[in-house]
Amino acid sequence: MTERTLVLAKPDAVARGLTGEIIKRLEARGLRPAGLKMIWIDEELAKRHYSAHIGKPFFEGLVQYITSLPVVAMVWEGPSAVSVVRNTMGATNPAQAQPGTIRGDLGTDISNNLVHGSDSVESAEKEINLFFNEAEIFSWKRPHESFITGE
Ligand code: IDP
Ligand code: MG
Repeated sequence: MTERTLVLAKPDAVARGLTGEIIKRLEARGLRPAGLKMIWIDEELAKRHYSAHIGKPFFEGLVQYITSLPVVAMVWEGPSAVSVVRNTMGATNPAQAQPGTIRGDLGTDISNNLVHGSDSVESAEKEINLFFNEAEIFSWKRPHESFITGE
């Protein structure tokens, strides 16, 4: 099933020059970028995006982190895009993430875990709407798409 998902290259990834590495891995996986922009998240957007975590001990630090520098916000599209991105990202805590994943290869600290990916099709739809308007998302296909998607 073709899905769309929201990905953020978080402030630490942007600061460390790892945005391209994240994009490279998602492109190599066969997903298509459908939208991409740099955005400096403000406190209001941070709280909306992370509303599920309000009240948790790390929430204030999380808002501070995600608003500390610009992020690169992306919509990625493809077969099972939500779970494919999550598997490519690795576990939330980079110290426990498998080698071969973005977090498992590039980090060790749970507070600086490089990348966000929506955790379900429902949250992907909500999160994409938070970050992008329709005119900023493009439907397109590569000429050789069937080698990747089988469709
Ligand atoms: P996810 O990003 O893998 O979906 P969530 O549990 O949804 O992980 O948490 C959202 C974000 O909150 C994480 O990516 C990380 O930036 C931060 N976070 C989660 N748990 C902790 C923690 O225990 N300490 C510090 N930051 C955390
Ligand atoms: Mg999450």
